[in-house]
Amino acid sequence: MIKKFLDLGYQPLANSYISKKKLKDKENKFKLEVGFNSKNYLVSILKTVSKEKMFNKDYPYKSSESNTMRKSFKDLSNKIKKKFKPKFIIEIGSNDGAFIKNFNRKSIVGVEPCINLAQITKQKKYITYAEYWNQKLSKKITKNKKADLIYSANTLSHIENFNEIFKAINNALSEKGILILEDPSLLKCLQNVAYDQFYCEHIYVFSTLALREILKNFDLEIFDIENTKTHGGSNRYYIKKNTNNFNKITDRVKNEIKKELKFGLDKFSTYKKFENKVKTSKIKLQKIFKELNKKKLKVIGYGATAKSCTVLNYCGIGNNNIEYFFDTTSYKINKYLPGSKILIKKYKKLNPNEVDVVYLGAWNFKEEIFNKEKSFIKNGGKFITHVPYPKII
Ligand code: DWN
Repeated sequence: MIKKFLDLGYQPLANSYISKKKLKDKENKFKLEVGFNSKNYLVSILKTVSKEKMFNKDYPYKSSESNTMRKSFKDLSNKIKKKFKPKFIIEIGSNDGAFIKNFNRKSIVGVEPCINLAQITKQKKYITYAEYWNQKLSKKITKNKKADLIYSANTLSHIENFNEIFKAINNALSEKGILILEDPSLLKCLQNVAYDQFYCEHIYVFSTLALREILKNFDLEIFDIENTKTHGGSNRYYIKKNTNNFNKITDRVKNEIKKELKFGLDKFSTYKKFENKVKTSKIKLQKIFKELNKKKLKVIGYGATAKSCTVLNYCGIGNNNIEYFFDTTSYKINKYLPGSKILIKKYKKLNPNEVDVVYLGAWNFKEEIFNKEKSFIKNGGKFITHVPYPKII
């Protein structure tokens, strides 16, 4: 039923940055292959890694690290308050609190299994359950009152067991309650040839078509949808229980499905075309690095993302091609990117006298980064991006 369309080779765990002490240790690698399920249109990686190996006490990614994400969560919070006036909200995957901090402490709880992140919101006095979301936890949280809103951004794509998640959501949500899910869009991923959306943590990249099919199994349905710019193009799905006739299904849902069908997200052949584009992208990116290195230009990376792990390891780009990466996340600094073993340094404003070309690992924040590095660009500094195709800009 699931047919493979893409082989991204053996990959290390994308967020397991290596300390200097462990640089010579053998890394755990797994085969990263992606497949399409023609029955429910779901695109998923074929081999998964246990959640405990990925989401534990050392999770490096913090949502609050960029202005773009802080603003996106703030804008959505304002919208939710105005439109739905929720009295009790649950956030699944609350990370470092970029969303929940916009709400009154009494009206929201966070669920975050990465203990280091849960600690951050606990310290800010937000009730946070440092546990994986499941039916047992859902019952515990909603023992006295059901949630009228459940929000989860960039989390559903990380959880393998839909049965457990959605049963837990169904239990926690009041009859008229709203579920808002936000995840990278498969349509955008294919249009951008952003194959780096696939790595160990991203078990799924959803289309509306696939999510609609999955939700049917749990008597849930999408009643509205927004395309957002975050993470290279995401969809924000507004979902309700089937029995709730209060929220009418908007034309935006129909239009999104139409768009996806027009692109061919229901056909295996579309994914095979994508595979060819990924192969071409790899060759072009390798060529760019080869030429830059031949010219002895100083090349560094910007944003040591989980996504970079897929690109660097798939394309065989290493510390002979990129001298080091800049990143603002304190946890990543002085560590090395998994697989490619490129050093990550503390971010410093780009200086064209020190650096010639910068590989944009965090291409999804291009606007924010280009704004920050205006003077580098004005003075002749260049960037490499692989999205939508490898080029120097
Ligand atoms: O789903 C996931 C997303 C939401 O976050 C996770 N599985 C893991 C993570 O993926 P990622 O690492 O690809 O996410 P980002 O948001 O693209 O990471 C951006 C990185 O770039 C961070 O390490 C922060 C850094 N950064 C920087 O150094 N300077 C970001 C900006 C905007 C900057 O100006």
